[in-house]
Amino acid sequence: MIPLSNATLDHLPQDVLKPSYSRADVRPGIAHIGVGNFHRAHQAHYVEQVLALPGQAEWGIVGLGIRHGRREEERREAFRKQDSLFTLTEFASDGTKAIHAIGSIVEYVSCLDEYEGVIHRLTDPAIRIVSLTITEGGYYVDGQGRFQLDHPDIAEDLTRDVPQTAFGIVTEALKRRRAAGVGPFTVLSCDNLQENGKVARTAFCGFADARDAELGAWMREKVTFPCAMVDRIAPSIGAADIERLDRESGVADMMPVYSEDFTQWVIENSFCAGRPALEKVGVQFTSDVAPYEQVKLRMLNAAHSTLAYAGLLMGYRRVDKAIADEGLATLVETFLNEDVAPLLTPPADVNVTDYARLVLNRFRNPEVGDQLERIASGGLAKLPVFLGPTVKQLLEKGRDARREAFTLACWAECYRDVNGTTGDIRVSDPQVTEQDKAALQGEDPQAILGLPVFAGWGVAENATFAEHFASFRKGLKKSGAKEVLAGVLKG
Ligand code: CS2
Repeated sequence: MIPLSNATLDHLPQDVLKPSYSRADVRPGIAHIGVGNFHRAHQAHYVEQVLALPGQAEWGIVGLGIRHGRREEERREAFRKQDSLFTLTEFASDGTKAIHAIGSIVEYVSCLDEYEGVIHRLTDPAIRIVSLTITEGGYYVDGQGRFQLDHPDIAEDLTRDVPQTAFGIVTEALKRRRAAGVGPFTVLSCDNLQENGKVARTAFCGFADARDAELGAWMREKVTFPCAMVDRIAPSIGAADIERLDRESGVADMMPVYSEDFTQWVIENSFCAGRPALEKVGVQFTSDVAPYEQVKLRMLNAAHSTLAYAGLLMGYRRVDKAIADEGLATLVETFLNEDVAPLLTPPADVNVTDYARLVLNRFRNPEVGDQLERIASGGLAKLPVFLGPTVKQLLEKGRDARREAFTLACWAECYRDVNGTTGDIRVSDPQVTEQDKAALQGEDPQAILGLPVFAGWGVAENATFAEHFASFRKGLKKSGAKEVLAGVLKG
């Protein structure tokens, strides 16, 4: 197997698609925080295609690592050794695949070297977009849309001379740019949140206000925060995946990623300092992303959650295996077509029936084999975005929300041992509090429905929903998910 670096690019196996542009000519114009699998399978792949177009060499990516830990150490080492190159394998449902050696990330700056270096990199006038994948729960914006200034992570960062959170790093860089007369950059959220640009604005400007009111006002005026809908299934990567991907590519890559062949990115066209010609490589630009986000979050992501919690309890671990279960497939299909679809206001070019069919087909892709535990993790940040609006609307309209009560019961059951290391089901959630744990381990269903995660859903107050939830929770313990599901589907 051939190791991956600039020097070996020309010698990689023939079927590995290589950068068709000169990497030496590329300069970073985008800085990305959160260079995980999703970013590398999605945005980095779009930018790879842009760099192949004439006149786009100023839009390379510099990856920024802002978290300490073993993962960051490994990533820094892989980026160093491989000249920031990595492979992406795209698997189509029919078994065909495309392997790319991606060169669009041209530099990597890690906080392990020092946070000052990360901030300094962002003061470079050539950086005109700072994009982010910091997870749904990473914005510190509460259910009422307020930035949580009193959260310990944020409060501590506000006292630091050299900040360490995304908010501190970006606002410090903007402060320096402003003082030096360098213009602002666009802050582009790529996380699965409804109106993610607005959430990002609340968070970053909220942090800036607390440090320096003038800076906050300047940011509100000058910095743009476009909303964006991002979509591509990119599973977690373990040691066995690295081995398999490398065997298949013939490249000894320390950090390969893989994904489905489907990809979508819809962005609000609001960039204060220019942008790459992404429209030429399939990215949709529009003035209103909200309807696209709504369809994606409430259909694809919510279907994922629905499948994951019930699927895990039924003994499945992979998405393609779970969706092959007749009961689970019916649950997801009915949930999408009968519960969610009638509540949506989709964009003119989206047919929700076709969308639902596509979601199911994407889940069936056997080569992707996405992990239910990945999807089930982080539920406290995901459920209010993916499922909350649907449940709230169903209850307001007096409609049947049995399937959603079942999913919440399955969630609660999977989360009995959340963040545990011994259980059968390994789900993690950084946001779980002692209050959450106590309710999840207890036997009072009302205590669970009254948790902060469900604030505003109306679930605790709705007698029918609460009854369903209580009876499903009991049933899951007594007779198991398969049997309870059969009852849910019968109606
Ligand atoms: C998943 C997403 O984490 C989840 O809950 O639903 O990561 C999903 O795979 C992506 O949003 C697909 O675009």
